[in-house]
Amino acid sequence: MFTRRDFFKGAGAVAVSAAAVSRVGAASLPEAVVQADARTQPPPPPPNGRPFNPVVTLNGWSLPWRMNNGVKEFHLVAEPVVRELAPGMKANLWGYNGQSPGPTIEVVEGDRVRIFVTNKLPEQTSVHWHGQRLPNGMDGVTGLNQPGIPPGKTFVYEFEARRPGTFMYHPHADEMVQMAMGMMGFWVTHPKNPEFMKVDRDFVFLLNAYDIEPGTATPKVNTMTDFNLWTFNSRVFPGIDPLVVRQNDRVRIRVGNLTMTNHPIHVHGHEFTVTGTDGGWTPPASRWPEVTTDVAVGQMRAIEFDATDLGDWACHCHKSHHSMNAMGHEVPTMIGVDHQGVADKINRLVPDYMVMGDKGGSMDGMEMPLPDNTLPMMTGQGPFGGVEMGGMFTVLKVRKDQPRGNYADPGWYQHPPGTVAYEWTGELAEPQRSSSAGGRLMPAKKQGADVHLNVRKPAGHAGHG
Ligand SMILES: [Cu+2]
Repeated sequence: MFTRRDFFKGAGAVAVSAAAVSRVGAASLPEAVVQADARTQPPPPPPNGRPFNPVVTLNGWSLPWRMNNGVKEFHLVAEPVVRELAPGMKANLWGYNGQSPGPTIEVVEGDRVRIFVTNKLPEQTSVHWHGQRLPNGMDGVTGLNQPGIPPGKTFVYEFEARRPGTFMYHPHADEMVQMAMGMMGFWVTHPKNPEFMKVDRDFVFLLNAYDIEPGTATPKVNTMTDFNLWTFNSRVFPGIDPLVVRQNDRVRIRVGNLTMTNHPIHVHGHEFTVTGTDGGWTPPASRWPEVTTDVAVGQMRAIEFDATDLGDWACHCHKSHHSMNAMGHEVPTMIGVDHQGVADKINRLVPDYMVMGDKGGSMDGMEMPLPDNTLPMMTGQGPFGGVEMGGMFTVLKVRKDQPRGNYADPGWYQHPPGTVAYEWTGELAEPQRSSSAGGRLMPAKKQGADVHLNVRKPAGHAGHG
């Protein structure tokens, strides 16, 4: 991850500086800036226009603009892209300006905004500016508000960013396919007064999901609910950068959901309040403390907290199958099944056969051969061993000495002596156990024989809702 200073030095695959945009100020179309690096790019402060405190897009970047007679001009290019989901797996997606999701667009309340959208996809597209107040003909619904943008053509959207807040953009043309392929982006309209609800760190990311068969690279676009890769900004753990903050920073995290199911986003170690939704800032009297907030389909949530407590705190979706990767799906439950006899027989035929999961699913220390271009279902090495996570999972790193405005990864937290869970080595007393078979309110008439069930998770299990 880069610091802002690194950014100005031009580190990274493409030096995306605002100066590069102003050089083509005389051209009729703003330059389409492309970013190929999947690391988090802290944005430079705004070079012109109204001042604002920029957001940090997790594993993403913000799109530079040019000022043209007082109008903020952006150029989005809808195109096929290759996105690294995590080291070891790349996906053929559709996105904008070299990445999926597209770059974050940052403007200020009251800005006149003009967005050129060039379509380099093999089919028509459009852009819907989710949540914005704008003229009806700029709302981007193909057929309803505008004709689709044909392949090879450029359309122009223009409106005033009337309402400050948190927004998204995505196509409203062949939506199921184009969003399953990764076409989406974040939009933040900053308040005119930069002191309004000012925070020290303002992170943004989209929740998205893909169905990519292990060993392949292109999402299945007709999948309705049974996705196998659950991502923050088209990245899965351990490919998601940490949220790095300085102790006592006021932290905002803005999350938008463009998957087909809801995601309870959970932060460890701190309580937060929901300070913003799709509809704007929540009135302060309406806020209550939470440690998990559900972000439903098509919704956005801004959460805020003071990062008071030092450490490496998990931040993840609380649906446990959303914090694992592709290889973990459609595996039968084997807990309690003694299949050693079967394994011995199979071993005579298949010498490398491995018994899995009879003591639970732990994959720690077990390296299985994988097809090319996929990821183990649970992975990531922490300071104490395997983290056994995947998917929608990252780490909030709170540090005392993290410099202001610096997002460089400080490494693992050094726990003060005596503050880590430890093994009990003394005597163990026999635990008290209840002998009751159940409640006494409505006792069963007759006790039947013990029934043993072999539970198997059905293949192609329906519904992640
Ligand atoms: Cu989830």
